[in-house]
Amino acid sequence: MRILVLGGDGYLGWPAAMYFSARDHEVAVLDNFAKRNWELELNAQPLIPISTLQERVHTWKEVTKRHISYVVGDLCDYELVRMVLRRFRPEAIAHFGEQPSAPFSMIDQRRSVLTEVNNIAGTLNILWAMHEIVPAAHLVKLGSMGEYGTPNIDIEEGFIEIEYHGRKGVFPFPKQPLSFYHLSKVHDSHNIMFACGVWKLRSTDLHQGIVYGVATDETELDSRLATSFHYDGIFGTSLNRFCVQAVAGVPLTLYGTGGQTRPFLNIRDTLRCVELAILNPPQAGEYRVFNQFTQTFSISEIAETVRAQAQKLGFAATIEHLPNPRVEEEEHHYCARHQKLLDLGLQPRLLSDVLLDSILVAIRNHAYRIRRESILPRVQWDGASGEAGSANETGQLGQRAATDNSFLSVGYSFEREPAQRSSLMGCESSS
Ligand code: USQ
Repeated sequence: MRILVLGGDGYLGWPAAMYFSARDHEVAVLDNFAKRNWELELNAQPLIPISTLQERVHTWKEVTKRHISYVVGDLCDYELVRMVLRRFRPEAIAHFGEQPSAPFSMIDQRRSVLTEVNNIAGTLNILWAMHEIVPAAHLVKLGSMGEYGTPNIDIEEGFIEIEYHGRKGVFPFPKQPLSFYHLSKVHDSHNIMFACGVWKLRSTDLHQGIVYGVATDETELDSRLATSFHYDGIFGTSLNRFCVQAVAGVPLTLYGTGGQTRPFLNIRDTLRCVELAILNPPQAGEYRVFNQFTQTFSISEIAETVRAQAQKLGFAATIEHLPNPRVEEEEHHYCARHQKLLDLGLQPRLLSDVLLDSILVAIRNHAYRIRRESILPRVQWDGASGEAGSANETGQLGQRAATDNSFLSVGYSFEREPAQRSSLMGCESSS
């Protein structure tokens, strides 16, 4: 099958491109390196050194004799999107090409607008171009379990039947997301569902949980094929961050009580889920939602599990409760259905001691690259970004961070003049 991977230079996109190529699909990747630019701007480098996309594709060819095509370009550039669809004529489009971080979207007005414009306009461009050029193609979109929020009722898989004043109907499950990033996914979901309805496109909206893990079968073939693994307070997510913190000997950063319950899945299961969606496409005009996760845990359970396993490996891991930089329920009901991918054959890789060990060991091999100053949260949901992690608020860790001015800055040094600031900030215009 011809599969176009959007955002094919990222944490999940690059492993997905290799995964499909390894299984004899014809693969093309589109990416504009926006994520690499944001990492540079925010001084948030991945743990494991990553090659350029060109080097990755070259290495993939050298190691497997397989070819991955690539285009460097922006999904917000409609002519480029049209050109890529015309030339490659994908049968399936795996769409990872969005700004992927909730904290990033909450830094300030500029980043929240950037997140929503980039994500929503990019996806809308794909829908228009599919309608015009490849209307039979299948859009597999990476959405988020975070679109639902944490409602006080069980979460259905995309849709809920409601009876009201004696009449019944099936509706998209109510969405109460917890960040502007998650809101961008909600808006995407509505746009995609609408486009499927009016243009008879077909799409699977994967409402994905928190992905963890460093490696896949393909990234392990050669160190130059490694993926972009983050542990910093902006692009890193909880389980991955806790593993790095345990190896670094830094207390695990539990926000608030840690009673927040979230859905999780391993990076290898992510790839299998996208594959299952692609191999079992919906009908023309069908918009479907798969809840893509394998287990739920409270964040304190996750921290406790990582701490215990890290201690078995000899790391002196401890846990520290930080004041929660986010606005979210810390004790709540959480029960979400996730049956459809299991019905298609997903065999989950559950979070086991062995799996955690392999993650911790992989991190230990790169421990020399851990920058402890980028570990603390530095984005507050109340709009006071740059303040989270100050000495008064976060105790031991915060005191260390508060002495480091570069840690507190978000995108520019506070010493700069406004004119210099704006020229620095302009570097994102190509995203
Ligand atoms: N948390 C901590 N300590 C940390 C980091 C996070 O306690 O050091 C807590 C947060 O407060 C939150 C929970 O862990 O309650 C999850 O945070 P996260 O950073 O692991 O994940 P989040 O930013 O909410 O979003 C991530 C992915 C997103 C995906 C989503 C699924 O970035 O792409 O869609 O997880 S879901 O969790 O269902 O929203």
